[in-house]
Amino acid sequence: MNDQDAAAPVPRVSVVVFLLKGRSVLLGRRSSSVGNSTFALPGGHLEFGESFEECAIREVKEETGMEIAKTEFIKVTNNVFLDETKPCHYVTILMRAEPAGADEEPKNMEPNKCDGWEWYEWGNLPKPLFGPLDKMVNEGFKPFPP
Ligand code: IPR
Ligand code: MG
Repeated sequence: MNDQDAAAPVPRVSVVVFLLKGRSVLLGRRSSSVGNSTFALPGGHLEFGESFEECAIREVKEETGMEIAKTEFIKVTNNVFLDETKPCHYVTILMRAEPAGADEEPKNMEPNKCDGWEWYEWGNLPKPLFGPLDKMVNEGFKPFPP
């Protein structure tokens, strides 16, 4: 491998979580170079050695302070962001989960990255949604268990 290969951009892996409360989902408006000002799911980068479930639990805790339960894999998507300030490529693992207890409520633990977390009814989602999420919604995707 030469120096140029070492510097070449590579796809990264992210895990995001449909945190569900009845027919509502938790979303926060991003403050980020990717998808800035769009409403997105909690989640982030998979760390070395982590399972998808471990990453989902850690990211939700870091970003919202919440404990989650019934964490399960839904699907995987391939997202290329060439038009962003920082072009990037993510293979994104979509999980679903629910709050671990009735008293779990989101707090904005990373105000530098998110404007705040709110529950939104699936039939009345805010706009603009983060691009990959918007695409899935428009294609009729639903995150709820059968
Ligand atoms: P972090 O790890 O900062 O929570 O990452 P993120 O929320 O920016 O997610 C990265 C993957 C996105 C851009 C698909
Ligand atoms: Mg994140």
